Amino acid sequence: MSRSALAALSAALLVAGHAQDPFVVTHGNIDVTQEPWTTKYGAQTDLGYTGPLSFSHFPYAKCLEDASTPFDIAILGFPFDTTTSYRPGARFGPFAIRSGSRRQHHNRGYSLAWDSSPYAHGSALLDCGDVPLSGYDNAKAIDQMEAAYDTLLQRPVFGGVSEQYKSTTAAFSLDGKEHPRIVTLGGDHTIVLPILRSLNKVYGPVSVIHFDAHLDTWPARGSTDQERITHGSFFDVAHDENLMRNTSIHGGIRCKMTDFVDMEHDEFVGFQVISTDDLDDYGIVNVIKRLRERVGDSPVYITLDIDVVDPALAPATGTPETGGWTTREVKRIIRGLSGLNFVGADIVEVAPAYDNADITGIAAADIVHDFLVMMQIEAPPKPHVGPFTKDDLIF
Ligand SMILES: [Mn+2]
Repeated sequence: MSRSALAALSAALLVAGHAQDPFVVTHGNIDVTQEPWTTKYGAQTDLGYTGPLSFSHFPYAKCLEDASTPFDIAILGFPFDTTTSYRPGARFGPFAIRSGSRRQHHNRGYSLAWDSSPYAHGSALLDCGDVPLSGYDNAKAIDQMEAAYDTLLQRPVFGGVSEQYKSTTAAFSLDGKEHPRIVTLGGDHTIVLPILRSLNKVYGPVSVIHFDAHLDTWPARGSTDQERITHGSFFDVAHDENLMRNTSIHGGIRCKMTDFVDMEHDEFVGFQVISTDDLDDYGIVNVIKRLRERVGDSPVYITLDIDVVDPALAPATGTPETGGWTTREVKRIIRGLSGLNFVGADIVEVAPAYDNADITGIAAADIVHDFLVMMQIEAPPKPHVGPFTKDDLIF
């Protein structure tokens, strides 16, 4: 193996926090280092459009059955879409988001907006694959999601691959121990209910920052238990179960409602509302300020429904609402939330059958990339200066 191939390989190992060598140098009588490819070109590196499908080319493990690769932050797919009210298809969301992430990788993770990268803060990152959920029995699928989340949440953290790693969750967990953080790829929005049930066992009730065009706090109604739990009512059920603090907050709301009575019930469930248009009326800095003030020092779970983004920019979703935020605005708000006490995150409702040119999957993968930096840094990044001065700032 060439020196540069070895360097690339050790960099990949450092990022992954992997203990084992993934590069099979010899097998039986074969010495790979003497073969034509390796002699001439070194490692079999994955390109931006090649390789097995893991999020951003992270190392991949079926973590539920294989605990051999420790991690600090895991990616986990919940392919589930049988509680949707309009267009189904989000069971293909984890696939679409991973596919949209193919141009993201460890030696191309820095961006000017962050002045940082998900790989610069020492967490061992691992794609834990998808949970095999029942496509026929919602009660079973919801229980499977909770069991899977419980399993990974109770795994010991790796504890960082470099000195940049900082322990974060031990200060909030009921047992005083550090727990891994999971970024879940949905799935329709109901997946948040089993996640909140699981987080409640480790942290008690959490504040929720919820980006969505819809409230998702509508009263749980129906003649059967399963009919009560939908992607529009799961927060009402979570409130009934005392899984959330009444310091939760929505961003990006613009859906049609029954009447103002829906807003009153939303407040009862524990939320404040920042509407889509508030961004124009009050500005992005004030939106960020109010989101931060609302959740304060409490443990925070962040859930982002891709339909918060305008359907022109993210068409692949089940219940699109026109007149939404741009992807750029959402990304900037996410940067402004850095330093809060995040215990987990998700992105939901990506349904790639309705996509054009993979635009939604790429946007969702980019937002997950942002989540991974947001969860690891202590404060929002300062704006890029370039040719400007502080006096040029418009807010
Ligand atoms: Mn939603």
